[in-house]
Amino acid sequence: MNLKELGWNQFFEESFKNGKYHEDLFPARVATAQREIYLILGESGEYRAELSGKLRFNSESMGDFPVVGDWVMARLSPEGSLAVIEEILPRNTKFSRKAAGSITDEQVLVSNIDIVFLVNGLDGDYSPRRIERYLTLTGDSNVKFVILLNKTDLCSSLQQRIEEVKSISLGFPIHTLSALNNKGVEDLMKYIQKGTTIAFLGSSGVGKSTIINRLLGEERLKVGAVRESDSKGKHITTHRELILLPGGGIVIDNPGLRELQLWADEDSLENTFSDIKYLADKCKFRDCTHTDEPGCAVKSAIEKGELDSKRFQNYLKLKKELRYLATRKEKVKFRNEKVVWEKKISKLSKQIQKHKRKYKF
Ligand SMILES: Nc1nc2c(ncn2[C@@H]2O[C@H](COP(=O)(O)OP(=O)(O)OP(=O)(O)O)[C@@H](O)[C@H]2O)c(=O)[nH]1
Ligand SMILES: [Mg+2]
Ligand SMILES: [Zn+2]
Repeated sequence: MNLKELGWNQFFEESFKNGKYHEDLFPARVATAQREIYLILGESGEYRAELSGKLRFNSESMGDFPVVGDWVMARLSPEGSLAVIEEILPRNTKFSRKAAGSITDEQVLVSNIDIVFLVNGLDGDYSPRRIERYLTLTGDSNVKFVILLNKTDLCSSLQQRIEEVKSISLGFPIHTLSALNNKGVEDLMKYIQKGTTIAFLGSSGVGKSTIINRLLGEERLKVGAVRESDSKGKHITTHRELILLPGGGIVIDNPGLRELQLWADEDSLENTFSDIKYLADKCKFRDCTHTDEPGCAVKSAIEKGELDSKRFQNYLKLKKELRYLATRKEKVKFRNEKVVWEKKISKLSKQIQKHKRKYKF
C-alpha cells in the first residue's frame, strides 16, 4: 500500500524528517482505536498495535493518545504479529468535542481530515440547530464542511429545507441525496480524491454508514433501522473506523454521538453566527443583551422576520455553554498549576532537609 493513498502528504513528511526516527520505526495510520488496541495501516500492510510503555507513561490527557486518523511511528515486535506505537506525529487537523460527562478535557474524535461530511436526515430527526452546533465545533479552519441532507425520499418540503440550511451553512456546499435509493451519491465523488480524508459526522440514524456502503459499492458496514416515533437512530455503528475506498480516497465512519458538548472558543461561535454579530454591532448600547434595551438591532431583526428567533435562542444557548466551558478550563488550569507548584515546593523542602542533615545546621 502506498503511503500517499493513505493520506500521507508534505505536512507529515516534514515531521517525519525532522523526527530523525530510528530505522526500526515505520509510519502508519490509525484505522481503529478500541480500548488501547489499535489497527494501523502502513506501507507493508495492516497490524494490530499497542502503545509503548513510554508513550502511555508520558500521556497526560486524552489528547495524548492516538485517535483514528492519526499518523504514528510504530515498531514491529520481533515475531512480527503485533506492532508497538512509539509516537504520534503532529496532527494536521482535528475535530474535537468536550469529553462526555463532567470532565473538562478535549476529546479529539478524528484527526488529519480534509473534509467533514456533515450528514443530516430529512426525516423526523431533522434539526437546523444541530447543524449550527456542529459548525461551531469546527474550530479548525483547515477542515472544510460539506452538508449532506439525506433521505430526500422522506421529505415533502425539500426546497424549504434547502433554503433553511443555506441560510445557516456559512457558504459550505449543500448536497441532497437518498442513500437508500442510491440517488445523489455520485455527486459526492468530486470531493473524494486519492489521499483525501473525509470524516462522516452526524447523529445516529442519519445514514452515515449507508452512504459509505454506497461509496464502497457493497454492504460492508452494518446499518440499522431508526426508531419509528422520532426517527432517532439506535447507535448501530459503535466505533470509529477508517476505510479505504476502492477508487481511492479515505473515509472515516463515526458512531452517532449521544453528547456533542462544545470544545471551542467564542471566536468560533461568532464565526458561525456572524449574522448575529453583525446585527449586535448595530445595537444602540455596546453591552446590549438583546432582551429589552431600546434600539436593539437583534430584536428588531427578529420582529421583522429577518432573523429566526430559534437561531438566536440557539446562539444564546451555545454562548452560555462556551462561557461555562471557559470558566471550567480556567479552574482546571489553576488546579494543574497548583499541583505543579506543590510538587516543586515539596522537592525543594526535601533538598533543604537533606542539606541541613549533611551540614548539620
Ligand atoms: N428512507 C431512507 N432511509 C435511509 C436513507 N439512508 C439511510 N436510511 C436508513 O436509515 C437507517 C439508519 O442508517 P445508518 O446508515 O445505519 O445510520 P448511521 O448514521 O450510520 O447511524 P449510526 O451508526 O447509529 O450512527 C437505516 O435503516 C437506513 O436504511 C435514505 O436515504 N432514505
Ligand atoms: Mg453507522
Ligand atoms: Zn441588542
